[in-house]
Amino acid sequence: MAKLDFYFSPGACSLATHICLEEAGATFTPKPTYTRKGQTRTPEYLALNPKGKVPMLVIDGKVLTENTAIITYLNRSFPNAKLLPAGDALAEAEALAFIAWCASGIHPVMGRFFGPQNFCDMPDSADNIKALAAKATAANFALVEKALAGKDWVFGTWSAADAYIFVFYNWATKLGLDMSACPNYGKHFERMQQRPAVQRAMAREAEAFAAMDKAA
Ligand SMILES: N[C@@H](CCC(=O)N[C@@H](CS)C(=O)NCC(=O)O)C(=O)O
Repeated sequence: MAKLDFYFSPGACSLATHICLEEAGATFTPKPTYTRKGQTRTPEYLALNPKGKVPMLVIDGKVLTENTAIITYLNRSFPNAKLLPAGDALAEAEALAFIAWCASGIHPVMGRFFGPQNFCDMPDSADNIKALAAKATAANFALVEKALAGKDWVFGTWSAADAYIFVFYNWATKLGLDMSACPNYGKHFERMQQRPAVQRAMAREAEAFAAMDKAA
């Protein structure tokens, strides 16, 4: 079995990969790397991942980045975990399409809440940026809400798509967004927290968060 080093920042989008590692039952070394402390921007980290982002999975010394790619790798390496729907090329591609949309559609819009100054540096523009981000996020969440209608999980049975949308609901609660239009999504968030793999990932992230102040 390959040696896995998992670089993550507590609460960041790396939580999607973190949950998948736990769901897969993978043995890995957690490497907390705090975005808030600029630890993804150090020369050492950039030498591994010039994008300066988490998640990063180092597999027998080889660097893999991007949630979508890491999840695809984990799905192939731990087939029993069924991180993506198995045995049907189209079903697998549909799940990957959903996950790619999480990474390219939902995540960048929500990123505007956390760093409005990265999108526009005109004075007093932050509130407008956040208001537009709230509107676009609500439109994205309406699609997630529809995807969950009458189902426990996005693709019927649990998949990595569920791990990814869990990250965004978690952010929405931290940001205090109004989620009243998304009851299915709210129940999904509760259902996710009952999964032992999610509990293990969340506990490790809470532990890493608590240790953040002590980290260099
Ligand atoms: N498309 C990437 C997004 C990665 C990303 O934006 N990660 C953020 C945390 S949510 C990060 O590492 N930010 C640190 C920085 O930009 O310095 C993926 O899905 O893996």
